[in-house]
Amino acid sequence: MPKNPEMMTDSASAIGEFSPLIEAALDKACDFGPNCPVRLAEAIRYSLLAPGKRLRPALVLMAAEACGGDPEMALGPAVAVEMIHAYSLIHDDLPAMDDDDLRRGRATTHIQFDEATAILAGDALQAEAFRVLAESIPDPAKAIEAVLTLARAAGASALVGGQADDLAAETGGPRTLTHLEHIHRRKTGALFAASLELGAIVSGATEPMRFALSNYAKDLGLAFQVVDDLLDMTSSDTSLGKRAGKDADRGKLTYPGLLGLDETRAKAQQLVESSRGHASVFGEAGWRLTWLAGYVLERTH
Ligand code: GRG
Repeated sequence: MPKNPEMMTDSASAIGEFSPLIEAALDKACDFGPNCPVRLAEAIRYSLLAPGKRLRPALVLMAAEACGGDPEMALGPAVAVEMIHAYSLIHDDLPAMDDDDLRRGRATTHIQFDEATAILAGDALQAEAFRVLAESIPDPAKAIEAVLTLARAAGASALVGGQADDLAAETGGPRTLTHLEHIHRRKTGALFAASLELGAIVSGATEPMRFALSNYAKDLGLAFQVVDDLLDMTSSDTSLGKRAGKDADRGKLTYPGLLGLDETRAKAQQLVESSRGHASVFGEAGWRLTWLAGYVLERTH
């Protein structure tokens, strides 16, 4: 595998090498024992193992590698962030929130099963994430730091708070760039940042490494969201695997809505270049992080 991102032609390769490890670890984490009702276990597996891009677990492994650690040691935290992400998608798709029927190219969990089962699958995934995380880190100090990191990213001031403000913005509140960025730094950015921090924690990263990862996360998380807004406006249901054009329908606060398409594209480009600059601190060990920044810009779903 070439370690120069410019030489890579297969758009999935820097994640692709990690994919079998991630998929196997996700599958293994879905063993909930005989007391878990069969239908609930099915709904959890349906959502967690659905064909997502696995960006967040890949970021955990990439950060561990960039900081000189063994990516395989970071598989527990990688599964934990994907569990939080999967729960957030299930709940986001519910009728009380974004009310979606298509996710990852399939029926959303509440359509495939029923609303109560979808809510419970999300609830279970949130708790199981912390179970997997704590079980996977033998050093108690690192385990506590990891649990705190994920709890803060998933909590009221981050993922959930960002989602609450995003929903509120559909019907009121300031329609400004500052407010939009405040929403996305919590709703999308916090979990990206936590993924990178978890990789740093398990690999015993130095402070300068953590600083570089934190800056990389800030730019990458925002770039991801800017591109997400662009894709919602310019793509089809089929290529996205979810309903396109919903932001405008729901009156969402978006980058293209505030800046127009050209300025939004320029913003995404500038954020990605900046995140590549932060990844360069790691030299060759950070080649996947550099590659991922380009992937976020060019992704089609
Ligand atoms: C319900 C607490 C709670 C939070 C929901 C995930 C989320 C927050 C909202 C989903 C809607 C949305 C467009 C969010 C911003 C971008 C995002 C998180 C997209 C989905 O992530 P991808 O593209 O998904 O990484 P895959 O399916 O590839 O894993």
